[in-house]
Amino acid sequence: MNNYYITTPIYYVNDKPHIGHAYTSLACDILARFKRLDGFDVHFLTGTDEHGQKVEKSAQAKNINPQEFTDNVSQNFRDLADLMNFSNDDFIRTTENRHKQACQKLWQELEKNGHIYLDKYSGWYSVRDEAYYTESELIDKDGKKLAPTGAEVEWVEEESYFFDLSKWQDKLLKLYDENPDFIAPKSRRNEVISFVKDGLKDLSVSRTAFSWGVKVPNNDKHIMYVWVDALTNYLTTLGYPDEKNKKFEKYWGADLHMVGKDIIRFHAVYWPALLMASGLDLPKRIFAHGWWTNEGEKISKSLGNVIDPVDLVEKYGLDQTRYFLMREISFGNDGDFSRQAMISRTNSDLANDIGNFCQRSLSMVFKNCESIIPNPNLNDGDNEIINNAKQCLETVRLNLDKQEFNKALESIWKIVGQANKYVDDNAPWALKNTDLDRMGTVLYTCGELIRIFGILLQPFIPNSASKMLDLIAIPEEQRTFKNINNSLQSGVKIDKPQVIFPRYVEQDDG
Ligand code: ME8
Repeated sequence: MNNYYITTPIYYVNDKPHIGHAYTSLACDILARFKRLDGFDVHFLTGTDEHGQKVEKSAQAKNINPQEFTDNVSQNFRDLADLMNFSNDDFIRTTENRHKQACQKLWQELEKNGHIYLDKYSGWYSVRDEAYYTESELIDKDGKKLAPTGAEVEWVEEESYFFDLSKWQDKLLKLYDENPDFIAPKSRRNEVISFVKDGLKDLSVSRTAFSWGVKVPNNDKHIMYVWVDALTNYLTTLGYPDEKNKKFEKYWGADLHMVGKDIIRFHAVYWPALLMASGLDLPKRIFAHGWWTNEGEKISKSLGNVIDPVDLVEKYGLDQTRYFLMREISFGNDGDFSRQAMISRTNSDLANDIGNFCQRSLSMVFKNCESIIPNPNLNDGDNEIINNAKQCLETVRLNLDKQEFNKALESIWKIVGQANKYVDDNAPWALKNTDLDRMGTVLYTCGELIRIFGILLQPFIPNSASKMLDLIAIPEEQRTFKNINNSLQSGVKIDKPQVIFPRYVEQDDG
């Protein structure tokens, strides 16, 4: 069996989850579900990143200990996964023992291989970004030095362990060159290559200024740099350091690390260098998606325009939210959340295009065929549209292998459009009085299309897709992709069709 291992970033626990977190994990959920339906053995990982000075400071500000603080906030991300119907196989917390062991083992390997040394660090550090910056990277705002992200920086001078990142420049460039799909999309790949070509400095990988982190083996004055700690989570879930265990053998190196564009450097430069230095295999691909804005404005707490996924789901519905996020923008680009666009996708794509198609054709089966799926006598036109729909799976597969979620949905909706035209052209309501056999065939064809759409849509809108398949009584075990080439069974009784995609009606609250 083929294996597929996919990860989200692990999220900082300094805040409650917002649309950006939901977005990254949703993309991964769709790929994980798609691969499972396509016969792969999947491991889908998400979790929380709980160490670092920022967390220590936030806990202090609340007058509670950091563990209690992280216990509370981490739960919000688990709740988000439940709310959004994410199908992750593990949820990792970096404060877990299994993770500390993994980090320390990775450190020991790096040390054993001669890639870590003790020295002094002096430079600019941003607590908010958990990142070091060079003088030339800083920006000047009203006479104050800030990180390129706008975060405050402080001058740090302390004893520190270093990872010899500078030695990995050529190997990294070779890796990118030999594996053109290692970093996607292309714009990010170019960005990373030019960053590495500019030369790499050794990386400070420990801190002594605070204590909320994983201790460096044999020198507990130091704790590990939060990014070394965080990246290692991708190994921890597989039972590392026990490399002989089944999970590790089966799933490492990861098929895809999905990240936002803000953290591509950590994943596409530091992480492969750390892995090469410790003698471990590399992930196969890193995809960096874009960022959401809200009605054209950058999302930020200070602007008070953070979009809470809980509100979206409550207001528009779960699958409506899932559909919108994946359909609205080309994955990899930045995108704008607008209320109008959300409503339009909900009403036009879901309620009208696919919802009405299901509703009007199955209502006719219910009313005019004694609720029994009719026996068809398919002509070339009927077969053509059914085959187009079946072939759509291959298109969607190719799209998703490139993380082109919006294109995958477009491909499906193209056939949904054809399906609506098919009903209009064949007008089964008129055939009711003239040709009952032909009416039965047309309605059968519609049922068959609902079956195919339902199967194809399961990764994207799992609840609604399964309701679609329930409407035509498709047994659970006939819903995987290999069943797409079967045919809808005639003679099966269906229940009265229920509305699956309700219209969004404007509330008075505007
Ligand atoms: O960076 N639009 O965690 P984090 C889209 N702990 N996506 C967004 C977004 C927006 N406006 N804002 C955030 C960290 N994201 C580290 C990761 S991994 C070993 C450690 C998403 O809580 C995006 O995926 O800051 C980004 O990469 C992630 O949230 C950052 O989450």
